Amino acid sequence: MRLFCSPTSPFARVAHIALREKGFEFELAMVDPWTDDPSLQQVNPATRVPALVLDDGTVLTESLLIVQWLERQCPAPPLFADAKVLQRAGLAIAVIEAAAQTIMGRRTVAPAPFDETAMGLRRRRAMVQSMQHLEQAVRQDCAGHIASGSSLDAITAVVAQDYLQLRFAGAPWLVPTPALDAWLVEARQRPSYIATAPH
Ligand SMILES: N[C@@H](CCC(=O)N[C@@H](CS)C(=O)NCC(=O)O)C(=O)O
Repeated sequence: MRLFCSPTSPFARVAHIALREKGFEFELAMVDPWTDDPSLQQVNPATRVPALVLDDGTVLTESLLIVQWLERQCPAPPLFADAKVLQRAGLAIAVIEAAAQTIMGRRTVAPAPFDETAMGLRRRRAMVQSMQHLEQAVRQDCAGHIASGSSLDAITAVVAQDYLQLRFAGAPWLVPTPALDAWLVEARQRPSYIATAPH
């Protein structure tokens, strides 16, 4: 299999960590989706990462569809053992989506300050409030538990946190999340998280 990935894409990182956690063998094709890389365009007409080319040539796109296929192929360890995992993953994915849309918004209207437009502020509110809800959900449901590093909630939460740091480090609106940070300490030590850190 071959995973088309970029060094900074949070969506590609979710698929990349899940592939590693499931123990699949695959090659990495590092591309910049914004330069219309022909090899990416050939496999994914939307020219986006991630794209996963299976051994029979089938191409899977969309990070969460890739995750679903991986889960079907290899159910253990489970990426989503129960609905609470999906609830937390949903909050983290909302952060990833809002952050990525903010970065794309900057590209769309540059040099105007997208972040201060009604849409930019709406996306910022989504990042802030979803992180606050995730922090609260971890306090309620995971107190005293260590995150399972191969579970979708931990994968998406780490990807969301790291992407916020990559793109918005020092922003005054970033919220502290001490319970979430503590919950994720061990997951962050896993090779799949370390090897896929954005750079
Ligand atoms: N919904 C998609 C989003 C993928 C996506 O937006 N990837 C970005 C990189 S973070 C990309 O390749 N953008 C290029 C473009 O939109 O032209 C997923 O979950 O995989």
